[in-house]
Amino acid sequence: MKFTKICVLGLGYIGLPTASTFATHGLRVVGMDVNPRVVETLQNGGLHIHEPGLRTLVQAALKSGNLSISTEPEEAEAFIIAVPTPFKEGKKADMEFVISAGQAIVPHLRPGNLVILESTSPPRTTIDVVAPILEKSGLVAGDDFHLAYSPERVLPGQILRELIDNARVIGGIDRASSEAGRDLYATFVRGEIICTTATTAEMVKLMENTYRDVNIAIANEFSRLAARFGVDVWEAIELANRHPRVNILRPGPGVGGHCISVDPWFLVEAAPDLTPLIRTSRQVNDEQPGVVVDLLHKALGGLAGKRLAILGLAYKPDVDDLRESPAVDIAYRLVEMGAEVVAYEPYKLDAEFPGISMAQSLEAALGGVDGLVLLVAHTPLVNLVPGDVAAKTKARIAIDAVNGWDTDAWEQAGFSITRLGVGAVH
Ligand code: SAJ
Repeated sequence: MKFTKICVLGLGYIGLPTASTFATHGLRVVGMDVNPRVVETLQNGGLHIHEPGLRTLVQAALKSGNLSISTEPEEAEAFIIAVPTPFKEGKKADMEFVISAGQAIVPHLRPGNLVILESTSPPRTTIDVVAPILEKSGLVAGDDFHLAYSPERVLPGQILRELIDNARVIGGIDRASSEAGRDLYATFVRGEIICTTATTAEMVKLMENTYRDVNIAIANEFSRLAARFGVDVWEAIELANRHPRVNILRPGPGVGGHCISVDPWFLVEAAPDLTPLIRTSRQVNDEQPGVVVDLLHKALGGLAGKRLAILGLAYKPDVDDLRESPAVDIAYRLVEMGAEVVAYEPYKLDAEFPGISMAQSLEAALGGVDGLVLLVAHTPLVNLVPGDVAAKTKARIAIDAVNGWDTDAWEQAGFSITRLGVGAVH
């Protein structure tokens, strides 16, 4: 199938890069978002999200004349739904945005069109939720129009490269739908494009993120065991990973972001009787901020009345995304326990959180504190020179929750270092 014009619904972290990449590869693209502020920002040459290289890409797409931004969808040969699927109370998937995107397509759907859902969704969403909505047009999925699920798999921070280079799974409700999807993404995807069924593709996406979550949970559990048994978990993991079939991930302050901490719940909700491991892993990772707070409590001999510098607030290293960040969770818990918290997030100095003061520089964060804690392995924080830090603060207690600092070097500079997952040798 050949495409000349498509419509992308949802201009967030996935929709905007996708729409822009199609546009710079020669397709006419209508990018639509229900949020008028997003549309206005983009129409005025601004950007409402941060991702390396995205500004240049969007500008090129707009300049080419191929990308237009609107609050309404338009007739097109293909529609891509890339709206968020957050969860609502009770860890249940909130499908409201997918449903309204489907409804918005209905008046514009024509025979021969292709509709693709990219949003992470519970198993069977394409068949049981999206198809019936689109069929309100009077057209029949499979007979009159193509319908497929194709998960986005890009890593925040590397979206533009991974969008093009990663393998792409296309799950059609029938073979013709898969093939139409393959033809569309072949416009720019250099990775392999693999066709399967819609429900398989939905499962693939959920399995990928759940697999990662379960593996991080076991790393976190290992760190707790190591602390109890007088072992350095980081050394133990490094040694275990020399085994040719073992690859243990990194313990840390918890699992944040909009994907890995959410998606496993979609499987738990869809089949609670079949998912004890997935549920427990989620709980283990959600408890991890509490483990870090306990560590701080111990290292500082109590928290009430203590002033602490938190280094890093983002949900993972070298991004400026603070959504669902375990570091922010930890900051709030510390405040609740009576500590005074000064946070330094080098990638987002202007962040605002009630009760937490945001330092505009490292110096400002370190002045007058009783201790400092590294919560995110941002490159500039990992590369801090202990002697320079010592000159900026009177604090000599440092806690490293991500194994970012060299203990010997920090000790030589006069710090007493406590690392997550490292037990006292006895
Ligand atoms: N984390 C650890 N230990 C590790 C690895 C990660 O504690 O060893 C933590 C991070 O600090 C972070 C969280 O897990 O808080 C998630 O970070 P991440 O880098 O693992 O993943 P995301 O959420 O940025 O992106 C994931 C990716 N999925 C997989 O790697 C399987 C990405 O490819 C997906 O497209 C994305 O979710 C998504 O949108 O679903």
